Amino acid sequence: MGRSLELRSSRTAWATCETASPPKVFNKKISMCGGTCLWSQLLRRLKQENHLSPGSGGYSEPRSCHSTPSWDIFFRNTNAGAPPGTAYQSPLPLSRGSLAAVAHAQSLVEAQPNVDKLVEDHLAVQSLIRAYQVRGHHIAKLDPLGISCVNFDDAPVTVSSNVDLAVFKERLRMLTVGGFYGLDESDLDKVFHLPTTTFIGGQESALPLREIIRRLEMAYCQHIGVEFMFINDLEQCQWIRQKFETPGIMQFTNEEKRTLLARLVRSTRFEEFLQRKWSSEKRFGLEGCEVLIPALKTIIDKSSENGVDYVIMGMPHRYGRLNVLANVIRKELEQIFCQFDSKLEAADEGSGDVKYHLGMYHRRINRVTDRNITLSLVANPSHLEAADPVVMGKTKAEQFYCGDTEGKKVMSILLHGDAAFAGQGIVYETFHLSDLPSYTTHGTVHVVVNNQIGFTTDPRMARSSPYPTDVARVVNAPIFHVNSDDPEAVMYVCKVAAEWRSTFHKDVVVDLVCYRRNGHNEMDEPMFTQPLMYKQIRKQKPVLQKYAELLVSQGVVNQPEYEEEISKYDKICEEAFARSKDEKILHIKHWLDSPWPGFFTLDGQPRSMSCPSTGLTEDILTHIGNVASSVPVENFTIHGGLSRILKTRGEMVKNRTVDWALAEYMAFGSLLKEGIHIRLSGQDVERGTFSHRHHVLHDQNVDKRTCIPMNHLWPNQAPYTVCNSSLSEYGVLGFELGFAMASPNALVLWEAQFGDFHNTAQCIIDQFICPGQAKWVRQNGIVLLLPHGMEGMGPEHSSARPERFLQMCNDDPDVLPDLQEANFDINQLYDCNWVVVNCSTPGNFFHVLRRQILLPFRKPLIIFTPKSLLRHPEARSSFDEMLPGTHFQRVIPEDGPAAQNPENVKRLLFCTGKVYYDLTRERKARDMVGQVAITRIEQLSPFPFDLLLKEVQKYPNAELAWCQEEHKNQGYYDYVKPRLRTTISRAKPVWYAGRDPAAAPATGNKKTHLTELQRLLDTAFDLDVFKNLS
Ligand SMILES: Cc1ncc(C[n+]2csc(CCOP(=O)(O)OP(=O)(O)O)c2C)c(N)n1
Ligand SMILES: [Mg+2]
Repeated sequence: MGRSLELRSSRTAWATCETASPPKVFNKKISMCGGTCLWSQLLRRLKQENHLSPGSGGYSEPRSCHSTPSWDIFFRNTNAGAPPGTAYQSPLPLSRGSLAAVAHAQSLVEAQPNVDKLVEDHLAVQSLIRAYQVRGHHIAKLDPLGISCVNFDDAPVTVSSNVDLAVFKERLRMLTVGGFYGLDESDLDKVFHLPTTTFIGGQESALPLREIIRRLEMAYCQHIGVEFMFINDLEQCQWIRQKFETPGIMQFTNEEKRTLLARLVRSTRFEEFLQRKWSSEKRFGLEGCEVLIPALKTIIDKSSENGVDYVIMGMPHRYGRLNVLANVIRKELEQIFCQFDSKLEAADEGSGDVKYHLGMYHRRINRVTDRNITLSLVANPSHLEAADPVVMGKTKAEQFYCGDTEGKKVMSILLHGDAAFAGQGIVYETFHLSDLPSYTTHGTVHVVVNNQIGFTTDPRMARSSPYPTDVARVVNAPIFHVNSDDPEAVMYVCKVAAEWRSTFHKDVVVDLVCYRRNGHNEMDEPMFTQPLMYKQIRKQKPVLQKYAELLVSQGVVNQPEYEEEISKYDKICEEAFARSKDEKILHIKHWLDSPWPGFFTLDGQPRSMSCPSTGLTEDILTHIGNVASSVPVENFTIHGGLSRILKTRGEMVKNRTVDWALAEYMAFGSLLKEGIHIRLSGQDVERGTFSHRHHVLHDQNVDKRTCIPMNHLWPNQAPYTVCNSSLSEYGVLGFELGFAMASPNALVLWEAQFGDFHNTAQCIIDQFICPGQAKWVRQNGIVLLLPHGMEGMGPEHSSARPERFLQMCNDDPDVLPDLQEANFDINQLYDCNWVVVNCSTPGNFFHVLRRQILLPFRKPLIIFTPKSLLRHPEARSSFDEMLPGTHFQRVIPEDGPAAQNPENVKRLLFCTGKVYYDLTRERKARDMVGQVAITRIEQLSPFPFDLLLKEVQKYPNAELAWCQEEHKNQGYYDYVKPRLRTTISRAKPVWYAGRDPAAAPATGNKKTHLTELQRLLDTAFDLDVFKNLS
């Protein structure tokens, strides 16, 4: 009681020191007492101590200043040796007259020459406390090897827990600029009042300086280093202080200690077992950070206790991934062991992946909380940190589907290596998604396995920041560094991290400072490059042994019990190993991280091999069109320019036509009706980079009032999410891929601002989207919308690099498939690794979006979308092309005069996308509509061999040419040409009409652009141009 009273009073005492402009009464007083007044000294002093700097995470509790006299009495009483808690007296109430009170204070100050010293000493103690809170982690004993230091260029820090003034002064020199703030030996036994910004007092409100220092050392300078004072939120800072400063807070019951020991036994003996059985196999073991397993289990236990029932994890292929699978996720050991058997055949389709990249999904009972918990580990490539945003996206989706709007049920844990966490930019991109409304997963617990090395590179060469974790500071995540040779300290920070997440729903980092007992892998020789570090490591007693000895010495367990625990687990491993011998076939299916219950048959096959019509009734089209051209809420004022756009849309609906934006509306709106959630994400997608979409309307009179008409279409429709993303491609595309992983019943689209920007997300495309199913038997229906087209806008923004996507398609250019096969087109889609299209009409764009969901399986879909065609008067489709019975057209054949008299056709031009409109314009201008047929390939991959063969056969006298606006070494030519040749059994040449090869995707000069365009059109329509070449 006394303490809380004093806390409140001390809060008032420092008020004016915290506020930039003190209350009037104090301005007056300050001017009365001149520059030497106590308050101005205080103010100055506090400013010097940086308390006023907003970014310093400083303290700003004080609010008023009327209690000067009480503090003066407190100081005097304390100085006179008053026992803790009795020095304080209530302040004079302001009602008695503030000026009188201040004048009284002034007279007391003048009567007490020691008061200055007293105030200074108290401020010094406050500064001291703050110094420990801000910088205590610098001198904490974090490194089990005792060789590292935060300031790379300093000598290693030597530590001692003695409260010896000389030692402290030296230690404080490292924490503060001014050393001991003017305090000295004689002050050690003086009692100081504790500010509200510390909890070291426990029940005490004042303590002798010696005890203050001892408790601060205990809280901040042992095996845990807490970085949190940069956090802007004071409540959060207080929360952390309370968690680490409260005396005796880090207590474990004997039961908890035994559980911890048992978990360490499993972690350690698992690696030893693998090492014994497969000594020459790489397994990227956990040795040196065995504490990771109990750490993760603690985070999961605590989170489960707080209501979480689904934990999605991401981790690299390193430091004990198999151990995590075995001992955290509880994958059957025999399944893991049989992965080491090189003689087993793979049973699944696809090429598979090495064992330490595979994922996992498992539902079980959490033994500690007795609650159900689902754990999944996302499969990942070798590319470190690439899975981070994928895990986030999957987590967001799982939260979304179970209505967990605050992240109370589903959470993610991400593991990182020290070098990768600091070095990979995707970490930063992912952190910046963490608090965005449409991307937040309401807090991720990050665990860094900080083994103080990255392959062969020392931290000094691997990063410029003191800690590998500094990147987390950008989002105000607290960072708990901990010496992983102290398992109890590790468990404690993990518990606090999980509590932090469930309290504040924000990211938090646990930095496990450990070492790597082996080399980069079990075969690698670390002494080549880190000889001294490894001499030290060789001397290092394994943490299990150390902890077991500790518990035996404490009488928590005895030696036989400990040995029994070991042999029990060894037996479990041996038995599983014996069972693994019975496995005849490897099933990668068993390693699936995201099953889609009910979507496939029980054998994992599609429920059919056909696709229904993707057309819609006239009523549905009209209804969606009407909503798309209106504002479906009352009293909502939209921009005048937008009114005109909506009016034009309305007219199109009346005329039964759609442009690109309206076609997209029709596709989305109809899928929403069918219960399919749609999520469109990317930079500026809400309006659309080209200002054509306008899916979010903004009230011109009310700030931040918006309306999404797409969500006003049908009474029981699925929700539509459209969200402008942060300016990231790698992070956001990874996130959306993860979102799409969670359910097949959602259309998840990522739109690049311009198609060429996808290359900063290349890793997600190359490692996940393209080969994901082949490696991990996991399908994904993500859609990439990539604005593409040569519009004379220069080398950037012109090309979405179709050549790259096409080069990665898995269909064989030289083999003509069996064209008679039933459902040829669907089978082709089923076999491909992704679908690549370039639609030339809005109607076809509409169909391909709908087909993506109506297909009985999921494949990534890459769509090169137009820019100028968005407003091109000819790029319109009639409702007739979208009615029931209509389909996506893989090929749009010539349907003009050339098709009426095909024998007269001299040239059959194949093309894709927007160049079609240039070609038809030119053909008309040259009056060659009967001589040249133009066929559009809308689906580039899988290649429509069947339809193109028909086209070629239809024009027996025509020579064949491929026409593209992209440069010859880019675009589609290299992909299309061999396939066209295969289609016609190489009976004829396939000529090229297009730009020459080039290094850049386009010229920066508008005139050159137009000249190049004219030249390619000339080639396309010059019927003699290829004559002498054959
Ligand atoms: C993006 C990426 N670049 C390079 C590598 C090659 N590589 C594999 S492990 C490793 C070192 C990683 O160090 P750290 O993050 O500290 O993890 P540790 O190996 O120490 O567990 C490197 C460079 C990789 N896998 N991914
Ligand atoms: Mg490392």
